[in-house]
Amino acid sequence: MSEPAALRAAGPHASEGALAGVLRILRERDRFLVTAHRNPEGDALGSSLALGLALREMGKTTILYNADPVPRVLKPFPGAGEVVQSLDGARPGDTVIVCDCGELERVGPEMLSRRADFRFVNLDHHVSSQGFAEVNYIDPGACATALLVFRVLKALGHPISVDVATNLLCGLVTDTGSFRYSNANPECLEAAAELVRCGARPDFVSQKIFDSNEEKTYRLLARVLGTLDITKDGSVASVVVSTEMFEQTETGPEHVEGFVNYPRGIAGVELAFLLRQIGPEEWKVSLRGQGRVDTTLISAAYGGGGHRNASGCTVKGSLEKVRREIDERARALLAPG
Ligand SMILES: [Mn+2]
Repeated sequence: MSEPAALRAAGPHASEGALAGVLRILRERDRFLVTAHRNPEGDALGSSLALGLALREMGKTTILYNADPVPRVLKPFPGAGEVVQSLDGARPGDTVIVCDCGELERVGPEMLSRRADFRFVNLDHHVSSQGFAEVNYIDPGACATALLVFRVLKALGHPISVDVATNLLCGLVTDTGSFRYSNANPECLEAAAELVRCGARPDFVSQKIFDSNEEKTYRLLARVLGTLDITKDGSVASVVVSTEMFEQTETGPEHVEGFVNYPRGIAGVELAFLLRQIGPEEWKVSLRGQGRVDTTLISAAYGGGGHRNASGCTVKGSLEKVRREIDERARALLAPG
């Protein structure tokens, strides 16, 4: 239990040992709290709801918790209405299962302040996972944490209900970009097929996640697309969201989700970024790559981080200065040799 998470996750045997540990705990214990990182998206919420509902089906007392309220588009998913924002119902000694999050800090301050009360299990697929728990089932080769929950339920021989299947499919669809990314491997697609066989409806999942936008989101998008800028060589593209645009359209940061994919989707663009204003001269930068460059080489220069193809940071300065700086850093990374 003292070896670093990276070692434990390194080989299939290590990861099988962790899976066995998870199974033992789920079989032996009776009181659970299932959670994920705060500001949950489809995999964080889908994997934790699926596991929580399955534990309840097994007759276990299970609290569904997230530090933040369930986002509007995820509210129609089974069990979403039962997620509480308080740990009041949890008792000392309860087992807390943290999904899709490798650091306890990201679960939120209330969990952190009560960490001595609970025993922890961690299910995660992030390379950066810290291995903070009693058992850490971490597999960076898994397309989604929902796939880890799927493996756990299969190994337990627990029949997958329609509600559990729907939440698991939500996780798979979210983290693979609707099975479009390189992580949509055979195991992921086979799991998706089985979930549909269990009653999950792909049309329900995609309609709720992708086709439930508010009209004002499009009013904001129209303004944001007006700021599109592409470098002369066509390799770097960016868009800007200002606080003024938020005011004009009565929107907020939650409506910007996915906007960076517009510059990213232009033919020839290898690196895209979105600048979101958070102060008079302060910008939150979301970087997206197409595989050739490591975007964290830019975000880390400003104290940020993330994944190779998706990372972020905060940068101070005028819009013109920040945009030019990131353009230049990106083009330097893309330069041959
Ligand atoms: Mn995930």
